[in-house]
Amino acid sequence: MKLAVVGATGLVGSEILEVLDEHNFPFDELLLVASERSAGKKMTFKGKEYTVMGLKQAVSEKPDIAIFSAGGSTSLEWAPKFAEVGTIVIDNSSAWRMDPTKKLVVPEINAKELRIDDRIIANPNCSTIQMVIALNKLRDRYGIKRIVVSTYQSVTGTGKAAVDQMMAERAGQPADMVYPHKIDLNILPHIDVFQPNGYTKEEMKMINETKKIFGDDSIQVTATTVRVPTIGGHSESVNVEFKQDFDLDEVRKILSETPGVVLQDDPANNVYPMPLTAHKRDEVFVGRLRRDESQPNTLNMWIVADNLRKGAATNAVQIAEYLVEHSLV
Ligand code: A2P
Ligand code: 11C
Repeated sequence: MKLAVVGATGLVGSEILEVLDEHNFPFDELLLVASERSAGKKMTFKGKEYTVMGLKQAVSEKPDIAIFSAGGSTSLEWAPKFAEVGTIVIDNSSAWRMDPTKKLVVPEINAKELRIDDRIIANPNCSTIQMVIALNKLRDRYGIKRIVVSTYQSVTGTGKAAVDQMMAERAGQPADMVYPHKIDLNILPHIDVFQPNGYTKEEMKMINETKKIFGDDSIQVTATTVRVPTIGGHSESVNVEFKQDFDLDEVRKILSETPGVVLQDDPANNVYPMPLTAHKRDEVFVGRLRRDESQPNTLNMWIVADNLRKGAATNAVQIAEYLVEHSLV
C-alpha cells in the first residue's frame, strides 16, 4: 500500500497525518505532497523524516490511494491524472462532489455505494458531514421533511492564513486579511462566495450535498452559514421537521446508539456540545435536544464537530479504511 497525502503541509493535511497515526492506518510507503514551493522541505511522521514532493513526481510514483486536500483547482487538474495511473483519489475539495458520476461518501451512511472501479471519491463539506451524521438514524426512524440549519463555523475551515489573521488581530498586530472584514470579536454571515440566488456557496453545498448523501431530492433544506472567531470546530443549530412524530427519549436513545455520535445533553449541569470540547475529537457531538413547540413533528438540536477531523481528515481516512477493509484497493 502506497499512500499519498496531497496538501500535506496544510491545516487539513497535517490533521490527516495525525488521524492516520492515531488510527494506525496500514501503509508500506507514504508520499507527502504539496505545491512546488514546498518540494524538498522535510517533514517528520511517526519519527521518520520525509521529503515533500510536488504533484508531478507523486503521479509518477503511482500511489494506490491519494488523499487530496489542496483546494478545488488542484483537485480538478490533478485528480484525473492520478486516476489515470490507477490511484484512488479521496478528494476533500468541492471539485467533484456534485458530479453525478462520483460518489459523495460519509462512510457511516453510504460507503456501501463504493465499487472497485471508483477512482475519484468525494469527501463532503465539513458542515454537511456533521449534520448528516447526527440526522442519519433519526431519518431512518422518522423520515425527514425539512431541515433549517444555521452554522457557526470555525476560522480553521478557511485554512491556516485565516487562523493567522484572527490571531494577529487578537494580538493587536497588522493582519494579512483573508476575510473582507475583521474576524476577531466579530462574526461574518458570509462563507465562500455569494451566488446569484443570494445564498453563499457554502449554504448551497449544505443543501445539495445533504440531498445527494441521503439519496433523496425531496428533503427540503435551507441554510445560513456564518463564520465565528473560534478554532475548535463548527457548531450548528438544526431545526428538523420529521415526517412522523417522535418521542424525545427515543430520539436520545437513537442518538446515543448512532455510530460516530456522542450525546451531550444535560443542560441542568451545563453539559452541551462546544467547539473547545470537540477539538481534536473524531466524533460528532449532539445536545440541546428539544421539541419545537411552534409546529408538529419538529426537533431543535445543537451539533458540534471538529471540522478538520470528522468534517475533513477523519472522514477521508475512514473512506480509505473502508476501501482497505473491503478489498476495494
Ligand atoms: P503549500 O504549503 O506548498 O502551499 P491550507 O488550506 O492550510 O492553506 O493548506 C493548503 C494545502 O494545499 C497546502 O499543503 C498547500 O501546499 C497545498 N497546495 C496549495 N496549492 C497547491 C498546488 N497548486 N499544488 C499542490 N498543492 C497545493
Ligand atoms: C469552511 N466548509 O468552513 C468550509 C471549508 O467545500 O470543502 C471547506 C470547503 C469545502 O470554510
